[in-house]
Parts: sequence; structure tokens; C-alpha cells
Amino acid sequence: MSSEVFRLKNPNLGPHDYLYHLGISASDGLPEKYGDVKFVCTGGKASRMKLFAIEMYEKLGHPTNSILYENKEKKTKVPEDISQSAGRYSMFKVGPVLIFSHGIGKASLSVALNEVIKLLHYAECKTDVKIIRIGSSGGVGVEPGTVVITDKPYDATLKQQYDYVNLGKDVSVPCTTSAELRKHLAEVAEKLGIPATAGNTISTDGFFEEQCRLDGAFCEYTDEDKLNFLRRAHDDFGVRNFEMECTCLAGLCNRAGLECAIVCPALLNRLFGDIVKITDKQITLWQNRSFQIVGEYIKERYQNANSV
Ligand code: R2B
Ligand code: URA
Repeated sequence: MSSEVFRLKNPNLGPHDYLYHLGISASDGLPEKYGDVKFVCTGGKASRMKLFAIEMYEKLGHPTNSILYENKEKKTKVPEDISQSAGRYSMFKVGPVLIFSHGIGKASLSVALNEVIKLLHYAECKTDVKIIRIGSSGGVGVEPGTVVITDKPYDATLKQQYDYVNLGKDVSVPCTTSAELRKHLAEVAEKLGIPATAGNTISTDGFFEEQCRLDGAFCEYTDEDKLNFLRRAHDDFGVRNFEMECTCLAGLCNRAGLECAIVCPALLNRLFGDIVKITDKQITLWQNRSFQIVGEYIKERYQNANSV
């Protein structure tokens, strides 16, 4: 295990900083509160991330190094939403796991992840922190419910890069996921008997035309055009799903020197349709698959770290 402290190179960072969207001050004793973070898990919806936090609190056996609040009526302690006051994202700390919601799309993720990465820096976490997105996705040529563990993140034009703008200019950075982390997560999925596959993921800025849907407010191409693109992406580029954040997650993690993975069930097979119309029960069941894989992976590491 690495014992090096994680440092960002930005010379402008310092104790005056305020993580505005998380509602956290850089000078608020962050090494004591967050210095033991080893895993960061993120997904779009605040309600799902809260559920994941509660599940992790149970799974890890109520770790004392969690941030909790007391539900006075029920006389129980539950993970507290640390970022509630800022009103944008939800964030929880359960033992060595920091869990936050990122909303929809790269723009929203980028704001939260910049601040979370700064939090790791101010908290003097170690360089071996792992960042994992547990989200949802639209499958391409995979059985709905299959969990896709992203190998290469592609942008909407099938380039393996994350694009952003600084000083009015386009910048592209590489985006890769951690081979070791992918391998461990796939092993856990197999051990748990959860249907999972490795595959490449297209990350788009929109849900409709950008993901070749015919049912957005606008559409100027045919069903045949759509299927031609999906088949080419599947056959020539190894694409197995679409979602809206993974190039940003991998691009920012690569820039920071942190390992990352993306684990998302496919809610439908896009070769057979565009509309996501499944019951809440079904969505919960499938999304729980990525919770189980990532939860079990973390639990195994947590138990090993505490069994000396
Ligand atoms: C998957 O699902 C959301 C869109 O419905 C988006 O956040 C994503 O990546
Ligand atoms: N999320 C996406 O981005 N696309 C889908 O088709 C389903 C979920």
C-alpha cells in the first residue's frame, strides 16, 4: 500500500479555500475528518448515494470513523449528508469510503469532482485512493441488467479522450481506467454470480441525439442510420454502453494521478429501442448489482487492512 501523501500541483490552493458546492472549508480540520479516505464512490442520484452509504455502513460493521447524525426518534445513528447545507450535491463518509452524488452529465460531475479531489488533497489522503462511479447506462448489444465495467471511455465521436476548455481554448486529455481495479471488480462480480462484462463506454453530453436516440425533441436521421452507428460502435470499437460522465471521471482522475473505475448496469439494449421503461423494482434490482460488486470489493479490502 502506498504511504505517499496525495498532493495536487496547483500553487493557488491553500487554507483560505472554500469548497462551495460541498459546503466545506479547507481549514476545517480536514486531515482529521477525511485523512483516512481510501475509496470514493459516486453516482448520479442523491437518493441512491444515500442508500449506498447506509448499506456500506451496515456492510462494514458500523465503522466508528464515519460521519453520522442521530435520528432521535428512532434512536439510531445514520450517515449524515455532509453537503446538505450547500444544496447541490449529497456527500457521506462511511469508514474509509467517501460517497457523493454528481447529478447528470460531465459539467455537473466536473464541479463536484474538482472539489472532492481538492478535499483529498487538503485532507492529506494517500495516493492510493480509488474513485469508482456506480451509475446507470444504456447497453449496446448486451442483455439488460448486465453490469458493464468500463475498459476504454470514449467521447461521443469515439475518441478516447476528455475535452474541456481553459483560457478559451479546447484541451483534450487522455482518459483511462485502472486495469487492476477492473480486474478485481470483475473477479468480485464473478464470485457473486452477477452478470457483468468488460466493454468500452461512450460518454455523451446529452441523452437523446448524442446517444443516437430517435425519440428526442428533434431527430434528423433514420432508424437505419442509428443502427449503423450502434453496430459500428459495437463491432469495431468494442462499445457496450452509453452514459454521460465516464470520460470526465477518467480524465480528471488521470490528471490527478488517481486510479478509477466505472461500473454501470445497462438498463436496456439500445439495439432494440430507445425508451427506458422498466419498473422501479427492476431498476433497483439492477442498480443493486453495481452496489454489491463495489461494496464487496471495498469490504474485502477493508477487512484485509484491519486484520493485522
Ligand atoms: C446515466 O443516466 C443518466 C441519464 O439518465 C446519466 O447521468 C447517466 O450517465
Ligand atoms: N443512462 C444513459 O446515459 N443512457 C441510457 O440509455 C440509460 C441510462
